[in-house]
Amino acid sequence: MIWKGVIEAYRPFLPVTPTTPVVTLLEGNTPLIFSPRLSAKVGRDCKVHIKYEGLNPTGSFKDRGMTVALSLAVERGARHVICASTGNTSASAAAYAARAGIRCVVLLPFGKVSKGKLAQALMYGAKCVTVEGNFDDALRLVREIGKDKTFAIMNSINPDRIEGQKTAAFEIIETLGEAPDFHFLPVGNAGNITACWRGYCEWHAAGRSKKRPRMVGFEAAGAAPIVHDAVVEKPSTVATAIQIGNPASWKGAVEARDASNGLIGAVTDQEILAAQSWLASHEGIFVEPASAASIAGLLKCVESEGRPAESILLAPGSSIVCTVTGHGLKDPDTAIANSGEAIPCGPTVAAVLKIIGK
Ligand code: AN7
Repeated sequence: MIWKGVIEAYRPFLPVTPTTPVVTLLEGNTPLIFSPRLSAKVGRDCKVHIKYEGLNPTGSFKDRGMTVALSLAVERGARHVICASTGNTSASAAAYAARAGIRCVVLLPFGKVSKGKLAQALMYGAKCVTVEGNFDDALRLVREIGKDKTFAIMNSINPDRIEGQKTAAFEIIETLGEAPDFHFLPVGNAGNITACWRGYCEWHAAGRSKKRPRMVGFEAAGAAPIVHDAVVEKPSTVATAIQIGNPASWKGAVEARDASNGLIGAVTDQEILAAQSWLASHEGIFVEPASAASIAGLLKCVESEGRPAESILLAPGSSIVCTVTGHGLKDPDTAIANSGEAIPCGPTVAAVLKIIGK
């Protein structure tokens, strides 16, 4: 079958009608890659698969929600779309707005959006505005501006976004033939954990899977409002995508955690960066720092087993999926700084051989 994007693939499960104008860049259908080295690290015959969402058209999972949100906004006659963003939502909204031929305005926390994402918003032709403060401040402004109904809000407070994002769970069930036992993912604004859980519940109810996974989300330690059950006024983490102190889908995340007997934990910046470079150098999968929170979280669960914090028992033979949400090229600056390697100069054959130790 030729892939036509998530709306055509999952139409009966999405809030579209036959007359909805479909705005798509053929998002979705991302690879679910078996990870032998991560599976070995977890041990006990567990199988770990990585859902590589960085291979969506704008390099992140946001495109799944954006195709649905933009299509419905166009159908309702929106002239402008607007969003606040730590970078990926703005990149995606800008691309889909360009595709639809409507105007896009993005509000970005000053100095906190990585270079790749900023380049995308600019190239796709969005009107970029920086906001002094953090993502939560930018989202507050968007909520105000969105009271004018000629603006359609493209953040995940728009329920159409969540509807589109649940398709990741559908794809995982289709590929594995069943839901996994555990689904690990990063948590920022908490829309994705809410959406994936909804996807699993809907297909379980429709008889397309026999089980539902335990949802295991990870926030960055410096931006962990759900873990601490309190708003974080000044969130801080190297994983700028999830530098969020007051998640819009907080309630949805808590429901997903509790209904699935899951966990929401925190990983430090050091753990995030270590997981990011480990995954790239051991599995050939390069993700942005925020995305590595799911991998860091899995490793933390393995290492801290038996101790109460960040601990969830991974039974032998478990099927584990980790979503990695965004492509590594989104944030080259952090990757280069994290690699810590000064690149030596080898002007001659002898010098090169000496440098590589041959
Ligand atoms: C790579 O773009 O919030 O918990 O404004 O870019 O569903 O918010 C991005 C979030 C994880 C967290 N990984 O997902 C934005 C934005 C990456 C992200 C998250 C984001 P949610």
